[in-house]
This record gives sequence, C-alpha cells and structure tokens, in this order.
Amino acid sequence: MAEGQTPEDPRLQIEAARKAFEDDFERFVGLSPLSSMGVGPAGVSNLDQWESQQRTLAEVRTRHLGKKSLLAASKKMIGRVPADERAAFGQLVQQHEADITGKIETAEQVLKAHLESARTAREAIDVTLPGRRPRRGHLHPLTVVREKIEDIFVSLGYAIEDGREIETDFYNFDALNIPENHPARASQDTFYTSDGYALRSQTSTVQIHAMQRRGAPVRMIAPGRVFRRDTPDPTHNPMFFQVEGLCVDRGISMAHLKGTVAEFLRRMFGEQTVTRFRPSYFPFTEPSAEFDFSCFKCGGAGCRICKNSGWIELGGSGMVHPNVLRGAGVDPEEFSGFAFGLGIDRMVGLMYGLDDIRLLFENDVRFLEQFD
Ligand code: 2NL
Repeated sequence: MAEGQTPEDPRLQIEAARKAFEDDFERFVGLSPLSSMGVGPAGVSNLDQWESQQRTLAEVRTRHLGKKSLLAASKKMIGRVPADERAAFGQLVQQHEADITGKIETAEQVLKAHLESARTAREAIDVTLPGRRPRRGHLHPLTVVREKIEDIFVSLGYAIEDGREIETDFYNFDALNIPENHPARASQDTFYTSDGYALRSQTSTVQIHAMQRRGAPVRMIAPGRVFRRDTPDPTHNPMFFQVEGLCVDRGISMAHLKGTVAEFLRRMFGEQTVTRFRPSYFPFTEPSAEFDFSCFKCGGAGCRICKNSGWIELGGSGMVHPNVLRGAGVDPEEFSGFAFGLGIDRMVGLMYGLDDIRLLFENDVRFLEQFD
C-alpha cells in the first residue's frame, strides 16, 4: 500500500499500517546481523555494521512512528470514526503503536549491546603480548677506557681529581714553568674567552690546584677534557681527553716513575707488555722522558698498528720541575715527584683500531653501537 492513499475503512488503515511496519521490520531484521541475534563474534570488524544498522533502525522508527507515518494518519482519523466504534478503534491504534514501539525498542537495545561489545573489543589490549624492550645504551668507548685507567690507579693508591675546564693563564702556563714568551706556549696554545681565561690545554692545572690545597705527599690522577689550537685531522682534534698522573713524596725517583708506568701498562695491555723510556723535553719536568710500550697486537714483531716498529708511543713523563713544586707551595728540598700524561683518545684509537679519532665526537650511533 502506497503512502498517502487512505482507505475508506479506518480498520483497513490500521491493517495497512501494521502490514507496512511488519514488512519493513522483517526486511530490516533479515538484512541485519540481528537475524542471528546475539550469535556470532562482536568483533572489531562488526563495529561499522552495527553502526549502520543503528542508523537504519532509526529510519524505520521515523517511518512508522514519526509525524508522517501511517500510524500518525490513523490517529488523526479517530475523531472521524462513528462514536460507537471510536473506543474500539482508538484501542486498535494504541495497540498498534505499542506493538511497533515494543519491537523497535527491543531491537534498539539488542543493537546497543552489540555496539558496546564491539567497541570494547576494538579497545581491548592483549596483556599476554610480549612487551617492547627499551633499547639499552652503553658507555662511550672513551668512558670505558677512562674508567679502566681509573680502576688501575685507584688500586695503586691514587686519588682521582676533577677540576675546571676554564682556567687562568697562571694555572695553564706559569704554574707549569711556561712563562710568557716561552716557546712551549705555541705547542700548548689553546682557546681564550673574551675576558682572558684559557680553556685548559692539559689537566696539570688540576694537579697544581690539588697540591696547593692538599700539599705533599700526594698521589693522584686527573682525567679530563683538554683543548689545543690544532687543525683537526685523523689523529688530531682541538678537544680531546687526557689523563695526567702525579706522585709527590719524600725520596721519589725516576725508578718509581718507570715502575709505575710499566705496571700501569701491564695491567692495561697484559702481563707481557714491555715499556721503554726515551729522553725528551717538557717545561714542567726535569729530566723528562717519553714512554713507549711493546705492541699489544704483534707483541713487538711489527704490524700495521705499531707501523712495523714493534713499539707504540703513548705519553710523556718526568720528574716534576722544582719550579712547579715551589709554585704549588711544595718544598722541592723536602719533596720530589714524578708526573706523566697520556691521551685517552689516542689510546682508544689504538685499542679499537680507529682510523680517525674524530669519529669519537660525532655522536653517530652507527659508529658508537659497535662498542657495546
Ligand atoms: C704528554 C706529556 C706530561 C706531565 C705531563 C705534569 C704535571 C705536573 C707537573 C709536572 Cl702537575 N708534570 N704532567 C709531565 C710530563 C709529561 O704529558 O705527552 N701528554 C699527552
């Protein structure tokens, strides 16, 4: 029965309305997953389906209970029904309305329940899935080697001292027996702040402070960052890491220096390591010596690492110059001491076979990850 065509008999009108609703509702239920009401998984894939059904059902409701529905038209007819039939007709209309409303509301509730479980299923978390582990970091190779050096010296009774990276000219040069116009100011040249401070070019500065503060005797190492006015290349960087060692006491001799450096290198590179000293010059030590150790790779036979010499040059050393002791408030008549210095970057470069020490400061994880 087409809409708008009103049959003469009001009862037929109600019949038509009921028939129209039942056909419509049956089609809806037939199309809908509700045909299997409550059966089947209310999974994620069903969510869109349930939502679309909800919209369709709202349309069914408007079509059969709305202002333009056959039901609404039937209600309007109540007044025109003969008085003796009016009550019965009214009841018929009410009954019809109650039937439609009941069926629609039941369907709405069932749909709502399905929608809710589909939404819950979509938001569900599988707590049994394995977690995602955060990537574990590791120490920078410079830190690994620095800590190894520190451990060795701590075990030999040395303290580890730390200090400032920005220094006065006095601590960086004068206190180390490098007066103004001394040629060593060129090789130790560094960077300066606009108000006249220097970025330390060796960690001896830390040792001068320590001697001034603690006096003698003293046994200490000073690891840290230092600066030199060098042009970067595969073996030079204007900023690098150094360790300096200092031992001041009564009766300290060159023998103590040699024994200490040799023991350090044996612990660092193995029991078989041999150390040799070559005379050299440093303004802050007298006498001075550079030290080499037998190649840890070839054991002295000659290889790429030691450039076929069997020896690896590592650092400088010597007996602390009396001017340096005096300048730091230590009496050179009573005390003597030895000192040494070496570059950590160079050591890391050798140990890990780096062809360019600048890689250590690029913070490229593809490089750094190799040292885990
Ligand atoms: C090198 C040479 C050296 C020192 C550092 C030092 C410290 C004080 C007094 C005297 Cl407080 N000397 N340090 C001595 C000799 C050599 O380093 O080639 N470093 C990488």
